[in-house]
Amino acid sequence: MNTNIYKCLINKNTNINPVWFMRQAGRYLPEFRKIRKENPNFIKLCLNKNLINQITLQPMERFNLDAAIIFSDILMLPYGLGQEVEFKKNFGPFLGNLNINNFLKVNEEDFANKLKPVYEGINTTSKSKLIKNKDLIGFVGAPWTILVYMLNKKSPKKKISKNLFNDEKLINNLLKIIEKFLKIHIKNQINNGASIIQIFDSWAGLVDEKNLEKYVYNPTVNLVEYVKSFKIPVICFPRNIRNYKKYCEKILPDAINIDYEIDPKKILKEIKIPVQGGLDPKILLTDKNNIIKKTNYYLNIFKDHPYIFNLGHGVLPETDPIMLDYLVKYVKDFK
Ligand code: 1CP
Repeated sequence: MNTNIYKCLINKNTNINPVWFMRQAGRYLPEFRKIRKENPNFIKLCLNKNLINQITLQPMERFNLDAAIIFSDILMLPYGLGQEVEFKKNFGPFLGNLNINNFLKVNEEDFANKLKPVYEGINTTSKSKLIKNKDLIGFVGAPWTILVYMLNKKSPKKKISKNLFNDEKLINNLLKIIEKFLKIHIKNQINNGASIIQIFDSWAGLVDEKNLEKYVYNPTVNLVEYVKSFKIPVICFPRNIRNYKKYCEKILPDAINIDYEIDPKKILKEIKIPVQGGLDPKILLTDKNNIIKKTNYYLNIFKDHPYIFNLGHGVLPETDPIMLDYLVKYVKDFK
């Protein structure tokens, strides 16, 4: 592979700034909203191989991005295990009751069959000429973040039960099951053409310092090593983790995605591996001058460091696609 992102991640090239965006296929695009309107059941949409392909490629038709990220969701994992997952309008995910005995009955074949359209969608997309010499990013949620959704049954942003993490035995058993099936999910994405894996730990910031080893570092390091065994790069995004340096030392990913709250100067000083992201997605809701100013800030800090341009979280639904196009062109022309 000789893509811009591989040049950055593997050859540590600092002359190019590859660019892609988290949630680049999503509600800010009218062509996505149209499909979404016709497909009110989000899980069903994530299981439609033709629409997976179409939606994944929508931003590639519009912008000069260096990677497509497969249109799917981290919650396809609990779905594949047999926990009900629903997305309610203006509320977000809503999960059904958790029954660990049922999960124990699920084998690799059952799981892969349930998610078969996801893998078929990846396979077709990987052959598209729109991503020729570019990357196709597969992804999973980190075990901790998946656990949070499975136990809390909704976004912790909405509400989080205090005694959620009391039953340590249940947590340990669940983490083992989640890890096993995340590996299967990763393997199937890679075997069908994903050239990079990103691990989203969106709720890493909820874990106390004393529990990081148990709930974040140990389960994640196993996945990172697993991805590396395929000779595929792995990018980690432990959103709002307080200590990115320690995380990188423990996990050893190929790149670290930073959130928009962390000071990029501190990251540059402390972190040796390639860095991705950082810009606050809200900046895209302002004006072009401000976008240039804030983009220059990141690009200048990381000018001699391998850096993939991205945001500090997903593209917001209110974003004007024209602004995103402007940003991509600006990053591509930056010298
Ligand atoms: O139309 C809609 O209402 C659906 C919105 C939507 C979309 C476009 C959801 C529901 N998921 C997705 C796709 C998605 N999810 C992608 C596609 C690829 C791309 O980036 O373009 C990816 C990578 C995800 C990953 C994901 N899902 C994460 C990790 C990243 C993050 O945002 O922190 C998480 C936490 C989820 C759960 C989820 N799915 C959808 C929502 C609204 C949420 C977040 C709920 C919450 O705030 O807890």
